Amino acid sequence: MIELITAGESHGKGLFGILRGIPCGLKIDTDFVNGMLALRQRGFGRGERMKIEKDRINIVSGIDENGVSTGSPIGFFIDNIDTKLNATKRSFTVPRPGHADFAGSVKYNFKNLAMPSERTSGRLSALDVAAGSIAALFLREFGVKVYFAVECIGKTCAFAKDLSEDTFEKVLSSDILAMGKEAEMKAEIENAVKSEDTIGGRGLAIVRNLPAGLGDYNDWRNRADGLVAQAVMSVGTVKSVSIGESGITSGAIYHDPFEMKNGTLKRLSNNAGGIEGGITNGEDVVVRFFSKPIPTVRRGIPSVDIKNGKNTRSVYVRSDTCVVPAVTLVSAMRIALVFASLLTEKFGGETMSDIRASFNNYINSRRAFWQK
Ligand code: EPS
Repeated sequence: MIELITAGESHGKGLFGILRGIPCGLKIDTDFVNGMLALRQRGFGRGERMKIEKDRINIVSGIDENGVSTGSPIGFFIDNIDTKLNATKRSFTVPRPGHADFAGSVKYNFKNLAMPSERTSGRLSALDVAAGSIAALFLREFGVKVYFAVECIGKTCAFAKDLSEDTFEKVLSSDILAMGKEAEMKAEIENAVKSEDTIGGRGLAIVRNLPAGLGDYNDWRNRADGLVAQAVMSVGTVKSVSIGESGITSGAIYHDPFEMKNGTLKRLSNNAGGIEGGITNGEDVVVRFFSKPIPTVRRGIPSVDIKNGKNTRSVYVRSDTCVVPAVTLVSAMRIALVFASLLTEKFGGETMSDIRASFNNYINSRRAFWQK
């Protein structure tokens, strides 16, 4: 099992993570991790904080002098450069509808309603990206790749027919991680800026080449679809998660036919999105998620000053206009963590070579399902 434990606040000294369960013998390519951290910060529509921070992973434990995992917990931190705006300095009593200001302050009895946002800030997602990129490096060792793209910003959507590696390579060079219609999507963000609003949208993540058999149907807690849904739904702005197609109501059309062709078993579609019975079925795992527009709206939203009970509007604090690209990357990295964990659970072993042997043995022993 692979687990991430986090600590840190948006404007505290820094962000801290302990990634437990990465087996011994994985080369941790910090350039790859730092590249992903930079990608999280990139993006049209991001706020001023992105110009302040230069996120980089500092690994303090669990690797040897060559950057190879030792099997011990990987402890890491990411510095905060902006430590000035901590909650004691950023103080307000008017909750932003949609943020954790109200519910979090009721729960912990905070008088300063800015307190919950120190821990719920999007900044914390840098930890998910750092840990998720290590999980993605682990998955790569088994030929598993994680892809992601923004599908919609506002009402503008772009879908690529060809979801090949090339398409996703191009996504990486897009300012907003889009598969197309970049100019229209940027115009949506610009309009939101002009009208002192924020804007949401939809992201896509695909995990390719997973073996069939990860996750389990015996206990709802172990179902792969449920684990993916929780990992993505708990990303700050995400309000819905779907796996595969969710708009087809005819069973005859929805379900993905099997066909034996030239001695190889094939599926003729992938409406199930790669998971059946809570278990991966060997097809691409396809996950979509809707990110609401963020709650820090410049023109304010009707709210109440909790100190004196007067009707007023929510406060504006420095924020982003659009976080859909960042949320897309963060969700994909959370999904990488889920599947890396399921893979270690199924194939066990404390070292990469043990897991590889068990993985290869499994693939060979199940080959008869696909090949005749
Ligand atoms: C973010 C850091 C935050 C916000 C944003 C995302 O930094 P600051 O509060 O100092 O400007 O820009 O967080 C939110 C949108 C939010 O609602 O908390 C980041 O690193 O992603």
